[in-house]
Amino acid sequence: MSTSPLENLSQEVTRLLATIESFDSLAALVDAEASIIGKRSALSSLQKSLGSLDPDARRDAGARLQEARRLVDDAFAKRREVLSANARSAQLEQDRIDLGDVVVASIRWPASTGHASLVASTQRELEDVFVSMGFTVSDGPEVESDWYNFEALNIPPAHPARGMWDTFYVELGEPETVVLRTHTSPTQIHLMENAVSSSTLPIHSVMPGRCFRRDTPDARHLATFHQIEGLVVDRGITFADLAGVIETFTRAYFGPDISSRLRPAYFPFTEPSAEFEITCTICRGEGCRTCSQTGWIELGGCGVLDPAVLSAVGIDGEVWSGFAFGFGIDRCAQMRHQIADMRALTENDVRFLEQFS
Ligand code: FA5
Repeated sequence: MSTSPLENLSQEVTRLLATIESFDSLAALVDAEASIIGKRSALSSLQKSLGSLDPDARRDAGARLQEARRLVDDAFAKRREVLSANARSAQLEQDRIDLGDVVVASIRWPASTGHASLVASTQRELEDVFVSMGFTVSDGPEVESDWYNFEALNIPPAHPARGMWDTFYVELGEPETVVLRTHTSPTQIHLMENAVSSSTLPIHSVMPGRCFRRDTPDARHLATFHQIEGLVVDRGITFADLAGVIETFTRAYFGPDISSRLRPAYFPFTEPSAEFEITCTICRGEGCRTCSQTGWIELGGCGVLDPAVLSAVGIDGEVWSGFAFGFGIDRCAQMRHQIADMRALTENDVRFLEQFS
């Protein structure tokens, strides 16, 4: 008895469907297309074998084979669709671009992204010099009461020395009782008060900060400028200690080639007092417009603390003594970098600023 060529058709269909499902790469599925649904496929071979059947059996077998082909073709098409979609997603994932990166990469950043101003970096350098000499760094308010800015510094109202500082008054409280500090010296008073109340004498500290005066800006003056105050309160302090600190500072900050001198001066809160000057670095002492033809530039004032100031804050002048100094930070920057006119520090000319990056 002859067997039908389609005897194992359903097993063959099951095997083909499983084979199709087993592909997980589109390329491999496409490669196998001819052997699954093409001319070299098992179903095509069966098609050819139907020729030996009688017409009725052939028609019947042809219909079954067609149905089998439809199932396999559909499964193949579906699998191809799934694998194509997977391949597309994989490609998209690979081509994915982080727009954040694109924006950052396409912005042309300026060659220089800014830096501390010359005054700020000078302040830091000065702090470093004094810290290396054993000083701490302290801070104080820019708006002061008349008492801290003047009275506690031995400058009572109507004292002629008030004329040394052309003052900006703040409209607050009684007239002329609140000021924009004209110097950093009031911070000395805060520091001494704190040390007395917390019993932390001695003091070795510098106090940098912004000051304000109704000065007309010129080659050596600004209306808003910076000072660095120094204060030492300890046992047995004399003018010689002050002179030693100033000499050490000058060598450390300006180098050994710059000459400095102390000239007798008057400040109501120190006695004796002095003005600290260095050779003008612009003309090297020859005389120029910046130093008003004197060959010297004043960097600050200094002196031994007046006992009246110590007693105003409750420090026993029989036990403790001290000295103070106040240097112009802008002046130090000007001399260190040979800037003929101090107003350049505030004009924000990029060609000037870029020299100090
Ligand atoms: C004082 O301000 C005193 N408080 C200094 C002092 C402190 C004396 C402690 C004794 C003890 P004077 O007014 O001279 O002093 O200012 C000190 C320095 O600040 C000047 O030498 C200068 O370098 C700087 N300075 C003063 N006014 C200006 C200004 N308008 N612009 C820029 N720098 C200035």
